[in-house]
Amino acid sequence: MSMGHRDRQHVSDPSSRDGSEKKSFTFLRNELPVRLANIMKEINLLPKQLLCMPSVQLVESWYEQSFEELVAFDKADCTDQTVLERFCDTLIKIRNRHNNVVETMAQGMLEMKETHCIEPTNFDCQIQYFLDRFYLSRISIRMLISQHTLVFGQTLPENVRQIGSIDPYCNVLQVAEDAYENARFLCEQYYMTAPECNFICLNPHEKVKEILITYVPSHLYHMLFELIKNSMRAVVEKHEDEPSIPKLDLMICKGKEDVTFKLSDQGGGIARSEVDVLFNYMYSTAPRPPSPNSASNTPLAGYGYGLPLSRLYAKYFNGDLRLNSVEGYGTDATIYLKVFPSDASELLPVYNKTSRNKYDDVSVPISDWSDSSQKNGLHSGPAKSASHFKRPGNGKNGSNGQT
Ligand code: W6P
Repeated sequence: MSMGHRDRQHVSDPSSRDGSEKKSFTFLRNELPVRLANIMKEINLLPKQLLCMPSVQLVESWYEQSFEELVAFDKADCTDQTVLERFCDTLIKIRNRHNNVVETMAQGMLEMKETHCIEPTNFDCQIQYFLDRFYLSRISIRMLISQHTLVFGQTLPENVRQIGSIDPYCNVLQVAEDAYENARFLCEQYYMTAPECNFICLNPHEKVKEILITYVPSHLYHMLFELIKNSMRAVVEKHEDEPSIPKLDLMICKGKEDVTFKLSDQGGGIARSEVDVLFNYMYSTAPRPPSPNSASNTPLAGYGYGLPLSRLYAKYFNGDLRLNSVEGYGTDATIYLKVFPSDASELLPVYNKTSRNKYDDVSVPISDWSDSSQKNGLHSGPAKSASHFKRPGNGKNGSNGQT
């Protein structure tokens, strides 16, 4: 697993656990402003009716403020211990400032829905494209900040193996059981019942039974918790009036290239046409009910941004998250992660001419298929194909791709 193009070993290689704080400092004071600036350029390309919303303006101001605080270290002396300490404090302040970016952007979407009638343009596509890139950029920036502050700051890591937030021997079953227990607690609180879960671990290529990978346990937890909550809700709501509810199955298998998590539920499934909707930020931004104890305010309610964000966590280290449903029966949710840390280089949005063009065309795209729902071609996935992202690979393509 690697991050940062110019100095990508410093945060992930166990042998550089004592890698110098100076080196990390000089890397980050350059890299973080670059990442902030890149995404700020894209914010500014958003359709005006969204860009001018108060919440979006607020988010923009946070980015500007953080950018300024970072470039202030441009000429600072990296041999001065007080500079390094001040830098750590600044990073923590920046991370806290950006804690509520997701909620605030969602608020901005609501503000826009209230003040503008959205015309049938490819607006929805643009928003999806932007938010995927925006949140992926945010994940990457928070990762860099976490690594620096955990490795060089005062707080101790959660366990002794961990290098910052990365566990080189992450026990995936433990993380899965933890996510299940916490989802079950929420489910039982609300529904008075929760489905059991069969855990099946397969490790056919290694002598040990345990599946250990280099990963960020908190990211894995986030994804599994989200999927398990969704499965539990579907199963309980479908089988509420029956004497017993069917179990979930979580199969985890470490192959040669991928570690796969397949969560199967018998929650009735969803239509194929609904799957993309669950990953759509626009559809998922429903006004919150005014009353705190109204029906839709359950801890398991709504999909919110849980699924699209979980998929970004998976994609960030070169994995993926997919839903395969059998409508009328149940759903399989699958997470793919890379076995080899060297395959799991971070995925970053690149700001360039191609990405800029995505924001240009506000007209209704004219379909070249008789079925107008075929937006991009025969095998098109949803609007964000991987070609608009950067995989730094082995670092030979060292630039950040700004053109
Ligand atoms: C469902 C809908 C869903 C979304 C994500 C994960 C699992 C499930 N099950 O019925």
